[in-house]
Amino acid sequence: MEFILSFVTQSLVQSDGDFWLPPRRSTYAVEIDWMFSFILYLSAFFFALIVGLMVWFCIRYRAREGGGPQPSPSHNLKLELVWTIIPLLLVIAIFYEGFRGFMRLSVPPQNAYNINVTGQKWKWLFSYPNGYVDEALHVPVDRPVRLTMTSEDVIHSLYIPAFRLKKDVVPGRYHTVWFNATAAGEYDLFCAEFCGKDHSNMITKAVVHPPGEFEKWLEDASNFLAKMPPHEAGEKLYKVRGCAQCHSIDGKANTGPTFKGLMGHEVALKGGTTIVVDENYIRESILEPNAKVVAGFQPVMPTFKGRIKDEEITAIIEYLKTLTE
Ligand code: HEC
Ligand SMILES: [Cu+2]
Repeated sequence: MEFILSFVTQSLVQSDGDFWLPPRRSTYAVEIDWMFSFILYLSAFFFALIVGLMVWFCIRYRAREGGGPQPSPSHNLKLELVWTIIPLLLVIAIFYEGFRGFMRLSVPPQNAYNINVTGQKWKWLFSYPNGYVDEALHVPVDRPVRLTMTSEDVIHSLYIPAFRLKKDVVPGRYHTVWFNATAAGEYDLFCAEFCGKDHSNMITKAVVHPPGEFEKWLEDASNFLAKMPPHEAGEKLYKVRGCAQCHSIDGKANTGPTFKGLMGHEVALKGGTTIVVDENYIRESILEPNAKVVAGFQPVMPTFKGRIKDEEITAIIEYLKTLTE
């Protein structure tokens, strides 16, 4: 059994997808597809058998002209044993394979590469071992990867169809999953748990890098402050540092004021004074959010003191300037 399965696994690991299923790009995808198809065709078979017999019996034993009530037969032990034992064996087999598969998916290999995942309304953040955070999932090919996942707010669910991977992401606890991608490329990554208004925006990519390229990508991406124009780096920081959760860029107030048109704008502060927004005010707002609180808002912004570098603040300021033009 083990041998046959591993043979099938080896020869069918990859597929480019067909009418029923998306491409197959992880080592365990074939087992999942096999189990899925088995249950699907088994259900189709029994559906046809049961409905077919029902229709046939309806016609064959219909009420006829002159026919009166018939004595009903008692029961048929042989028939009852057959229709009890066969389905029982089938569901035991499904449970057995399903449980083994579940255990295989739940226990990551020891040497798996760990990536931390945060789900939040409404995006994914992937945090790599060196501290770099990205909005897409990047992984090396042919290497087990473990995702340690949690949520900042409501229940989300990480779903990568090509890897046959789906797992809920729940606030206040960690869920882990793992996979081993079998081919370089870009695959869709969704949220599969309806989590609110912009649920459908929680879509990004799982990028599988060819051998040796992942490390290069990570080093390059981690250096984005040095490599990108400051306003672009600032936009990235706005997204990955959580500012976007409280500050919109479309003019609508959220937990915090919008960033649209903020630079150079006159802001009313709690206590009745006003201030014209410049670089120093923004810097202060990030490092000492409670020094000057905007009128009409709660002082709930966390301080970024000690958690953000000067170059990062500069980049954010450059980005905010672009929102005023
Ligand atoms: C938990 C929500 C939250 C997060 C996260 C957050 N802020 Fe704020 N922010 C607020 C609130 C609320 C205010 C208004 C009250 C105040 O001034 O403290 C504010 C005020 C500001 C202001 C002043 C705005 C104005 O209209 O005068 C700036 C600038 C600012 N935040 C920048 C940032 C940056 C940059 C980040 C990310 C590095 C960030 N904030 C992250 C909630 C947040
Ligand atoms: Cu979601």
